[in-house]
Amino acid sequence: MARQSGRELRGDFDAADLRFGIVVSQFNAFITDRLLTGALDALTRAGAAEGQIEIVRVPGSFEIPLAAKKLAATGQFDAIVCIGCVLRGETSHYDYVASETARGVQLAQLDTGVPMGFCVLTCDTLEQAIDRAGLKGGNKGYEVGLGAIEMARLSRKLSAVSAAPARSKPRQTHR
Ligand code: INI
Repeated sequence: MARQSGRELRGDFDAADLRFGIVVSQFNAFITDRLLTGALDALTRAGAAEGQIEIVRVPGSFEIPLAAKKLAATGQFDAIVCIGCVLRGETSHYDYVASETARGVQLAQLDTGVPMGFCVLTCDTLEQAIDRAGLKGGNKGYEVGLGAIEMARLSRKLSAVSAAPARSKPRQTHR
């Protein structure tokens, strides 16, 4: 990535001193269990110990946003990973569950200021979901886990910037 002039802020991938909440839907557990394994793999490889990770299980994806928001509101977590799998059925139920889950997670992270990784698969078929839970498409849980670490680190840096006094302009000398 090209380096522009000026200060650049980004997160790194060190999870050694970070705490994570993972909210995982039990609906389509065949898929969500695999996504959970991927997310845990990402967090622990990056240095998070088991004791730094809290797993919360909810009935379905629709319930993820509330649990994620409540977890974030405890102030104990640097990032939350949201895991679910919505499979298209014969009715429009899929559309409501998928869009409200995405909207709810976005609102929850904006309301709380705690980064939330969105690992809710929305697939037409079980085969597509399997591909994204560890087969052809890799494991989206792993990818989202990495994203949660990066955003947690970036978020800490951004908080430090906003807490620090604004940098003063270099003083002009007039002769
Ligand atoms: N929940 C899912 O996580 N995935 C689905 O595919 C799904 N479908 O298809 O119905 C689903 N429904 C349950 C929903 O998330 C809620 O748990 C339920 O409506 C109760 O509030």
